[in-house]
Amino acid sequence: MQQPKTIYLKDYRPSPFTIDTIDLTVDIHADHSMVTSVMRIEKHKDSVGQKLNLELNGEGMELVGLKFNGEVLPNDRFQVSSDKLVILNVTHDEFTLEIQNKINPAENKALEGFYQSCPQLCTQCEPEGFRRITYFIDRPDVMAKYTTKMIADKKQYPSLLSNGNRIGSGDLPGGRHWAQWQDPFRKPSYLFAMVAGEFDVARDTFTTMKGRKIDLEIYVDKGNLGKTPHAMNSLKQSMKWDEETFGLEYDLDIYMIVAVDSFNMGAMENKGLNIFNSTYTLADEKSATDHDFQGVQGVIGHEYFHNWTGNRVTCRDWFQLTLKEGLTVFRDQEFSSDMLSRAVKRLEDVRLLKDSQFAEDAGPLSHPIRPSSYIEINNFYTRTVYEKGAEVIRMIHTLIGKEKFRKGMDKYFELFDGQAVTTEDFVHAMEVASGKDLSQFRNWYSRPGTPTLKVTSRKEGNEFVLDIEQKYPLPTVKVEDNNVLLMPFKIGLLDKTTKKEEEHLLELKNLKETFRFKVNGDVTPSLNLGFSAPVIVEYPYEVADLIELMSFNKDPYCRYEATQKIYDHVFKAEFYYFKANGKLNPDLTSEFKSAFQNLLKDESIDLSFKSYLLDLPTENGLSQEMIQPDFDAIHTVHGHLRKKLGLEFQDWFLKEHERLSKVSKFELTPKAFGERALKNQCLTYLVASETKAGMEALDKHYGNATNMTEEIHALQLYIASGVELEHDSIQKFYQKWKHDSLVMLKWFSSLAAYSPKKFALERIEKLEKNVLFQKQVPNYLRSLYLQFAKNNLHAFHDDNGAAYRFVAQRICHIDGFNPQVASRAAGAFSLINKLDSKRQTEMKAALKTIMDNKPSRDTFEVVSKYLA
Ligand code: 0A1
Ligand code: ZN
Repeated sequence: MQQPKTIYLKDYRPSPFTIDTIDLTVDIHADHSMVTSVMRIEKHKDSVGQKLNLELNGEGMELVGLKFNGEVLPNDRFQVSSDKLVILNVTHDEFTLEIQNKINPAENKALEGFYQSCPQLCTQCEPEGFRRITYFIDRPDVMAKYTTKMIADKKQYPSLLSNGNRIGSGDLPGGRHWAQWQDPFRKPSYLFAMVAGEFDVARDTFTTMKGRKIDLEIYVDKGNLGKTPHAMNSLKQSMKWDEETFGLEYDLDIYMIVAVDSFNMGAMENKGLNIFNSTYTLADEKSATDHDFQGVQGVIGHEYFHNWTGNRVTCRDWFQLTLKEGLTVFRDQEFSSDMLSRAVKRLEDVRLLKDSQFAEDAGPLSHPIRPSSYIEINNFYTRTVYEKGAEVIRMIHTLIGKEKFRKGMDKYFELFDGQAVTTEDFVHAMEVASGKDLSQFRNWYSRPGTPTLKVTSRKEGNEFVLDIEQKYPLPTVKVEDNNVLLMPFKIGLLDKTTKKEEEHLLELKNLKETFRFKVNGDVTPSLNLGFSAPVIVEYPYEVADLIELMSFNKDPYCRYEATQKIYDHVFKAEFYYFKANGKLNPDLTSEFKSAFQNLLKDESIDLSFKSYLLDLPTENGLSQEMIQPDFDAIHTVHGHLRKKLGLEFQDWFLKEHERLSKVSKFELTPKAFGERALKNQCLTYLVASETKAGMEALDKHYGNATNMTEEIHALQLYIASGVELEHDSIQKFYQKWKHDSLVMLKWFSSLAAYSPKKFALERIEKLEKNVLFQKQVPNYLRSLYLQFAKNNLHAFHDDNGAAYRFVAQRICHIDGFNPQVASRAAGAFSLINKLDSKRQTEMKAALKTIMDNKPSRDTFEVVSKYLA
């Protein structure tokens, strides 16, 4: 196939034309929608007086009419192709352009532009969906004022919504009606939104810090109102938090959220009219897990915070995506930390970063938070741009401190409100407000790969000396003295006798440097406190040091790290024993047993945190650490280690499980989250013990569960234990929840992720034929194929290659209607470079079948990188 075009940051030029206003009319009919767009267009100041072609983006539409300054444009004055409308030789500096075009939302399965999410109609315009609604200069630095009139059948579409304020509405003959909206704020086209449908609406109000009353409306499918209170509450919390933390007040009189089932991502921050994947809106005790509740709160916060970081100040071009995303993730992380437990939230964020972003950065898709080129921008909504981007913002926060960071944010809005800017502009604002030179820090924006810090220590008299060396993994990145990353590196020195810990904030600036500290006695260093820099730290810890850190470290994140390192150490020993002897090690060392015992006994630990401390490293994490991972052995040894712990500490797990079963009230507090998490964790170990008591606890847990957190956890344990699809546990769940599509997603995901290798693939082939499996809805596609490939590692990586071929085949099929979902599903193959030669050959062959199938631009970009 012809290689798609690559777009480079270095080629950025401002648009020669700007669009001042756009007046849209969208007339919705059963088999098409007619769009009329009247635009006031001007030449950019540098282009005034020149004769230029005006290029408008447009895809998947039919041009019906075209007028220039009110006159029909003759055929020789324009050209239309499959992705552009070009108005030739424009001499006017200001003019109006009127375009009429036809689109068909019902046939739009890519879910970009205007589409049907049964039975409603909605839009997704970020990053380049607006060009599927009408011809436009579809780039974020073209900011216009929008007026939108929608016309539709009143019965089928009683709600007609768009951005801004409703300025008129009325009835029309033939059972039709109209509504007109006007957004007073200039915005890029990617923030445009429109919704038509029939909904139930949850309504509330929020009074801002200046006393303005804002109407809050959440639109959901009929019958779902009971699942909206948490989202509404989260929205009000977000609005208050942004006022208190950053002095940022909401700027329109109405804030609407619409929940839809068909959505490619989590949610979208369209001005005044957010559109959400229903998984991030709807939640109640019976059907949503604690993780879901926290997800709703975090995503509602995220989209709300975009109103300032993204909408009021937006991106100049798509290479700057992290400008809005990294900053907004940082803001939502801080929000969740303030609403829940800061320690637990930090641990969860770092876990996600290390599990997913580090892997992405170590694989074929590695890219800097501000990429320098792309084929398809949709492929860059990544863990790197989002989560590593947030870590980069967090490092600025650490380097200059909370107060100066706030001043920097104020400066950012003072300088750039209403503009489309770059990451450089953000760093500049932070520099101006803090007085700190961030020149060297800027290297983070263009550096791919996770740096490693090699740390060693020595004692010299009464000085403790740390030698730190920065290492960069990618052979393509040449780091010399002039482009070293600057990073904050927080450390603690734990006095072995007094157990007191002294903290220091170091600034690393050189490839190699040495730091000296006066100490009284022996100390254990605790490195990268709070995960102050997104790096891998290598330090030759003794197990005894780790046990010390696990028991006495003040920093919760480092305490968690220490336990993970101990498990890692124990796991590796077990793993090599198994490989060398062909049988499992029956023993546990007394040192490890007593450390684990201390952890269980420690009553000062918050329960959520404790359940995390008891989590063994995931099979995913373990596989990533190994070269040519033996997925089967990892799975076996992992299960065995859990079993030994389950047996050894069965009494404690049973007692604790019993104690936590007495908590009956359902609350959404950190304490209650902790109780449920630990109860589930106890059950995991009890079931792992493979004893009668363990199975009894499972039956009891499942039978008595009154919330989804406990119910789904038990179901997953049944599935992992190898029960048949016809087993009561699986069938009961299905019968109980088949009317609730969000819960059915959990059923499909759990079966895909936890089914044992011996029948996983066969089972998935059966599940995709289930009547409740919605074959074109992204949530469903992800629930089977991605869950299987990413979380059922030993089954997916079966070295006969059958699962690779199966997933590749499904990706080809999905690519035919939804390239975004297909290219994300291709992430299934991300481990390609780590595999042994047999698996690698099988995977390559599977990937080649995708390449032979004329992939979309999205899928081509990802698969070609995997095959490179
Ligand atoms: N800006 C949204 C994410 C988003 C990106 C692309 C989408 O469709 C292709 C949809 C949503 C956010 O950060 O939440
Ligand atoms: Zn975002």
